[in-house]
Amino acid sequence: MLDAIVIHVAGGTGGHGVVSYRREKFVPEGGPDGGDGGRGGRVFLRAVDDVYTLEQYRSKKKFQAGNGVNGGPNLRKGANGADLTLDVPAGTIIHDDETGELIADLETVGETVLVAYGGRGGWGNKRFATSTNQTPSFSQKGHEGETVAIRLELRLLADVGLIGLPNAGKSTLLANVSNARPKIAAYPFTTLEPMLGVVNVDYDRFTLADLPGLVEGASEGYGLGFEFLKHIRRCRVLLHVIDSSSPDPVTDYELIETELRAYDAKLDDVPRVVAVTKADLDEAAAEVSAAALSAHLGKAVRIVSADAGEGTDALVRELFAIVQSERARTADEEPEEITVLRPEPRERFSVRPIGPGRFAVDGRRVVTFVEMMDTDMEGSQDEVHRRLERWGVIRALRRAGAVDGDVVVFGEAEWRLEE
Ligand SMILES: Nc1nc2c(ncn2[C@@H]2O[C@H](COP(=O)(O)OP(=O)(O)OP(=O)(O)O)[C@@H](O)[C@H]2O)c(=O)[nH]1
Ligand SMILES: [Mg+2]
Repeated sequence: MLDAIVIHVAGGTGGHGVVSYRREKFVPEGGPDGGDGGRGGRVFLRAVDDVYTLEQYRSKKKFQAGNGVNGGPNLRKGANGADLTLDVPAGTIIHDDETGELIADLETVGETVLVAYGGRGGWGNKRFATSTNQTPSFSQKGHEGETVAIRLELRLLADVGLIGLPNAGKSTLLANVSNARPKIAAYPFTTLEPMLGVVNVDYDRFTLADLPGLVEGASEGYGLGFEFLKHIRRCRVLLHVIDSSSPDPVTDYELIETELRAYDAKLDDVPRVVAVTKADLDEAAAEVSAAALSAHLGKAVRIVSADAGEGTDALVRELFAIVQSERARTADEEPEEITVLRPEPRERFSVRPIGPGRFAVDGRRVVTFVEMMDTDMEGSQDEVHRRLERWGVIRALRRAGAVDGDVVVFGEAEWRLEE
C-alpha cells in the first residue's frame, strides 16, 4: 500500500552548433552562418487522477527527454528536444534521492514540476563573430541534460480515514464494514501499515483507510503515527474512533486532535465523524461515553459495536453522505494548474586548488560553457580564454595562486591557463 520508488530522469542533450559560411554567387568568402543547436528536452512530473499507483515505475526506471537537433547552415537553429512528461498519482511526494531535498509535493491534479533540465544547445560559429574575428571557425557542442535520481513516494488516498488511539478498535471496524481483512489483536500497535478497504453502499462505494494508532507526541515523531500523519491529509473525511470502555473518552479525543492540529492546522477543516465503539462490552457505559463526548463537541456522536455489527450501517451511510458532498465540492473547485519550477541553477562560480598545478572551477554556467567548446576547432581556445577573462574566472584563478601552465578542470573539460 505504501509506495516509494527511485527513478532516474535525464534531460535531453543539446544539439551541436555548426560551423558554416555563407555561399553566395560571386562572393567567395561569405560570412559565418552556422546556426545554434536546439536545447535538450526537459523532464516534468505531473499529477493526474487516472493513475493510482507508482506501479508503472516498478519495471521501467530510466527516462530521458528528447535530444536537441544540431544547427544548420544559413543560421538554421536546430529544434529543441521533445519534453517528456511522466504522470504520477496526485499525492506523490518527490525528493532528490541524493540530497534528500524536497523537490515537490504534487497534491493537486494538474500540478506539474520540472525535475530535469535539458542541456543547452551549442552555439553556431555565427554567434562568435566579432569585429576582430569576423569569420570564427569554431562552434560549440551541445551540452548534456541534467540527470537526477528522484524518489517518488505516494500518500495513501482514501475517502475516509480511521483515526484514534492504539487498540481503539479501528481495524475491527474496517473489517466489519469493508472487504479488507486487517490484523486485529488485543494489544496496541497491531496495525503497522495503512490498509485500504472498499465499503459498499447500495450500488456505490467508498474507500476506508485503516491507519496505525496515534499516541501523544505523534506529531513530533513518537509512536508509529508520524510517518502516517501525511496520509491523513489525503482523506476527505476522518472517522475518529473511541473505545467506549475508556475511562476518559474526552481526553482520548483531545489527545488525538491535538496531535493532528500540531502536525497540520489544515486538518481541522477536514470533516469528522466521531464514533464510540465496543458498545457490546457495556451498553450503559457506551451511552455515558457518547453523551460526554457529545456535550464536549456540541454534536452527535455515534455508538457502534464493530464486533456485533451494531450501528455500523447507519455510520457507513452517514460517512458516505459526507463523502459524496465532499466529492461534489472538490469537483467544483477549479482544477489548479500550477507549474512549480525548480530554482534556476546557480550562476555563480568558485575556484579551488585540487593538487599541485591543478585547479577546479565550479559553477554551472561557466563549467557548461567550457565543456561545450570543441577544443579541436581552430580558434575555440581563444574564445574560451576571452570569456573566462570577461566573467572574472581568470582573475579568480590567479588570485587563488594559479600560474601559467596550470591545468584548470571545468567539469569534464580540462583547460590550460596561458597568457
Ligand atoms: N467487544 C468488542 N471488542 C472489540 C470491538 N472492536 C474491537 N475490539 C477489540 O479491541 C482490540 C483492539 O482492536 P483493533 O481493531 O485491533 O484496534 P485498533 O484500533 O486497530 O488497534 P491498533 O491497530 O493497535 O491501533 C481487539 O482485541 C478487538 O477484538 C468491539 O466492537 N467489541
Ligand atoms: Mg489496527
